[in-house]
Amino acid sequence: MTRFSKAIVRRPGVNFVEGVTTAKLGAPIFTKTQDQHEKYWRALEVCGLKVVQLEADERFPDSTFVEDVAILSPGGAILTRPGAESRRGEVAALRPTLAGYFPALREIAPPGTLDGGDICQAESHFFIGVSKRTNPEGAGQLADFLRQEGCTTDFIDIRSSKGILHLKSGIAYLGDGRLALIGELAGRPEFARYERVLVDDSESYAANCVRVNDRVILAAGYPKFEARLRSLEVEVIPLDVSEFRKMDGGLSCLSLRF
Ligand code: CIR
Repeated sequence: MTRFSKAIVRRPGVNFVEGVTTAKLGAPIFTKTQDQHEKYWRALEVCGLKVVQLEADERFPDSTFVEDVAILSPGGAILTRPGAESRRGEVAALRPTLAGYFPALREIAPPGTLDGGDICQAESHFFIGVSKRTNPEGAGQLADFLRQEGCTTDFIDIRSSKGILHLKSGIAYLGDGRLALIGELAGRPEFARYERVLVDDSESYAANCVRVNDRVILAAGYPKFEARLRSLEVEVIPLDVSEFRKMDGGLSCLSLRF
């Protein structure tokens, strides 16, 4: 299992509520958002990571979802070109920080678009979601970069999946050859060689969990999935991420781990 020693997070801005969302769960409460964000990065510290905290960037209300802006691969870092136009400027804002850690930055070029939330890494294999945000050109460019590093890829087209914004809204690599999957994705042949941990339809949001070293951080409030992970002897850290969910976000998208 890939082990991480660092993470980059960006604090939510006061205008977080102005980001893009399709969720009809009401407006996030800013103080609660800040509190949940702090608990999140502290959980990363518990998992052994040194956390680099970037200041809020109010030019981009969605910029706390830092995972969408870069892919960190065995060979370095690839800046994305987010599918939502309102998020494109987040790339330039993150570039100097990433360049400090990954001098040879590559990037997705037009007409490609790609959001990090569509990329699920399982060791040296990458599932690349083709979605409303990641187009086939962007997916193809990323696959070419990854192949040059000796990684393998599969494209997973989720454009007809109604309930999920990104591939990782419905899938997570748990380590040890295991994938958490929502029912709609579980039957796809690309996942057949993994041990599949099915997320009940009533708890589908919980699929966006994140393995960090020896633990899995998951959304609190999904007892069936949490119990299933515990039954597999996975050490879990449940966190309330209700305010991020209101903006279509989840646990994985709040950090870049490397
Ligand atoms: C967006 O629509 O782009 C943000 N409001 C949410 C992005 C969540 N990112 C992710 O799941 N990887």
